[in-house]
Amino acid sequence: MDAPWVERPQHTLTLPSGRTLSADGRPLVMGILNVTPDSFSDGGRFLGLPDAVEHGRAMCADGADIIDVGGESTRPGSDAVPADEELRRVMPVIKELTAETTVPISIDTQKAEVAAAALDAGAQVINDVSALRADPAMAPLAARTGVPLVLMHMLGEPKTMQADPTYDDVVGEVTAWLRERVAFAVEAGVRDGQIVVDPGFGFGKRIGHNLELLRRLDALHALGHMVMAGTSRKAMLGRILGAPEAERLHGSLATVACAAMAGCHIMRVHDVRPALEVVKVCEAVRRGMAYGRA
Ligand code: 7PJ
Repeated sequence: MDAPWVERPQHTLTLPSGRTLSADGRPLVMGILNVTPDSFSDGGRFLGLPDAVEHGRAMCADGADIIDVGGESTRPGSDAVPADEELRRVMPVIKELTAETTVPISIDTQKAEVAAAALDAGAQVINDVSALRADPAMAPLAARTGVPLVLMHMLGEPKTMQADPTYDDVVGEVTAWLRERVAFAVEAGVRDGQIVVDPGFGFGKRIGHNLELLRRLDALHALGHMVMAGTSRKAMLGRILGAPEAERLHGSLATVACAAMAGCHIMRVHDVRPALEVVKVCEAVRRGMAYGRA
């Protein structure tokens, strides 16, 4: 068995505001904000505009380090959303939140047009689940703007990714794939230090693949970048617990603790406050006696 606590390598992202983001003190918590125009669509997994802004505010108040705003479902089997529709969903929320708060906003999109508009409106991070594969204009945009960029692993695309995902060595293959995507980004002019890598839990993976990636998440540190993990409420928890999405909070928190032990830098979660408590306690345990003698 490997050592239970892995050092978290020190990395610093620089935001357009000039502020920096580092996980040197504790892992960062990114709050998920999914937006659609209809609050009842998709079983309440997404929020309509007023609810979305309110939920974003609440996550800021709960101490989120970043808010990740997305207007396109990437869940298994989902269809792509046209750019104008995606813009109609996310832009009002981004405008409202950037006007009200200093918490950096990340735009979860595969489209350069959407990312560009979001950045113009004050978003400061690009989270591209296609890792620059979906839109040839995304890499130049990331290079030109210089914003932090999340590159996530996905086998295939959302429509087909869960068809029959197979790997000989899931950790090795995901790591090698991300290494190639990082090289592509750097070749396009993205600054190496602004890249975050993410194994893409649930994106073209069976339950065992996801669990193995979490168990050995520390392997991704070899890439030399911040590591992000998005396990919140995902299907692997449903399988383990036999619970619907609404009842996966505690399971999600267990994965946050596992990721914290692996030295993960950014936790992408629905439930900000409990996740923040978990990372704070994990960090205190990591430090042990150095945390305090009182
Ligand atoms: C992820 C994401 C993830 C990153 C989604 C969901 C599905 N972006 N966007 N990592 N998942 N970087 O939240 O359940 O795991 S959408």
